[in-house]
Amino acid sequence: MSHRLHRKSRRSLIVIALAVCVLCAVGVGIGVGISRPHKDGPPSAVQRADFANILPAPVSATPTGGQFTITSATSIHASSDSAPALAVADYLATLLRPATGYALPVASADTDGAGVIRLVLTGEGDKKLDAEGYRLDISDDQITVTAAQPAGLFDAVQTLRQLLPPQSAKGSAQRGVVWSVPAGHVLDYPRFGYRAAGLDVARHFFGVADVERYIDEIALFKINYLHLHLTDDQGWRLAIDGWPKLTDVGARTEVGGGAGGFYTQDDYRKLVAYAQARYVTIIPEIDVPGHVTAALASYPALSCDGKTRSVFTGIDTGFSSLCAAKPTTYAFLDDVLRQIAALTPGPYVGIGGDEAQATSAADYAKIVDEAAADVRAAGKTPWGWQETATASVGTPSVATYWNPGLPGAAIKQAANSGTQLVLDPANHSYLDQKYDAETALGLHWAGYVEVQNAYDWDPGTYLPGVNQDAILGVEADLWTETVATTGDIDYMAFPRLPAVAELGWSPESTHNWSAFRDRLAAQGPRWSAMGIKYYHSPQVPWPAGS
Ligand code: TNX
Repeated sequence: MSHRLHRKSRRSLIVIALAVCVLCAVGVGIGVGISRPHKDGPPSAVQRADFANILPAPVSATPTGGQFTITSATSIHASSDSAPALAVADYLATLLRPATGYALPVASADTDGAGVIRLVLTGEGDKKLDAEGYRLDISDDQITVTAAQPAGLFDAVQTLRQLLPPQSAKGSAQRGVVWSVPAGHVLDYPRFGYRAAGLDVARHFFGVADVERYIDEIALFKINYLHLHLTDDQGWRLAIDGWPKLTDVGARTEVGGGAGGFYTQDDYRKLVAYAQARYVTIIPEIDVPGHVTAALASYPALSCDGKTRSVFTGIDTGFSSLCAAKPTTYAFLDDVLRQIAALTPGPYVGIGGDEAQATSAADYAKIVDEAAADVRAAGKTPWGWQETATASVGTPSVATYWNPGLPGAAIKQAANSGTQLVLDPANHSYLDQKYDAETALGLHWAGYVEVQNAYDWDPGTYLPGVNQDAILGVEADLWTETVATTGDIDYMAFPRLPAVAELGWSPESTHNWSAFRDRLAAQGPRWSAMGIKYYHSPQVPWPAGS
């Protein structure tokens, strides 16, 4: 990884990091109560489900006193003419039935009344609630969830889950718990429309069930995109018609030499549908022109030397390249991207473009431009890493800023000429970086990323000189060179994923580290109830026993 941050840029990253820390310490730019280290140990966390602990922090939340209690008589009603509202009602009932042990019947009806949780869709007209916003009105005898669009109902359900006792997240009936929800009003909508989690299924393969598990986890924090890194030197993970060796040869291993694996197109459709039902849109990424050893091992004709090679099982990067001079390269890109676009209901298809040190600048521009054109021809917007901004891919396009060690001029210029920007700076939002020197898993080329590092930055002002309108949102990527199990995923993602999710969702005015760590602490018992073994960061006042 040494090329990733050269000595000089590594030094400047440290200088930047120190500067950021100093800025944070004096609270410049964000003007909120940034915490000092705990002198007498962490303050005790509030354990009661309460409005102050909703994570990500909502736009506004006002407790009114009193409480709604879910009992064996509670039922869930959805707007009578809306199938998506009914589906969200079913989803809520399915979440709550195991722990409560109640029937929680779901009905398609506009009726209200005592003991009813009511989901109401108001339709397009509600400007304030827009695509993902919602209102939650909780009184002693009824809960009303209102949204303009079904995604808003789904987001409201995530909030409602956090207002119930943590035992509600358990998978089996819990005795003696009063299933109360504090009464009050929540109004909520996101700061950014793009809030993504990235998962690398190439370095270590994760099957459909594992990815579905992660989709459920990211949905807890209102993350609405899952970016799947489907190909790399260590594996090609999606079957492509007409190119059978990509999976027959290219998918049979992974980092460390394990068995690897791949998704059939039916598997992939299943994942897409599972995600859609949770208002998560999958962004598939094929990484070219570098990171392609698995493809070259499958089809040697894709490389300039035409030599036979094996799929790579190490963790180096920057040594493989597609051949810009061969027509096969473009036939391959065209087939792959057309098929992937056809599997993708969402707007974005990823073309990678990072760390192509084995490709000349001219060849890089040729391949990346061609890939971007293929994606546009299929009716989608090309999504690429920040290096693609050097290839003048045109617009519409998305460029994702990941490496503070790279020169930023090209991505800033692209952003100011219509390219949309995703912020995913490795030293804040890479979930594969070690928390500290003791962390067994992970890499640390971008430095250690403790929870406060993940939280204390502002996507709106992170890249000076960039037009605010260009900022699409944030992403937190989990690279899997060292991550091999769902337990590993959980440990690295929790609690940093919620930090980045909050930066993407919550109004800037709510940004406050000490309040955030208390919100995080309140989530601990919920995660434990779900079987998530999270990193017990010493920066967070986790309740005893959680
Ligand atoms: C950089 S992020 C990479 C990945 C590695 C990751 C490890 C990016 C665009 N490239 O290939 O997995 O670092 O942290």
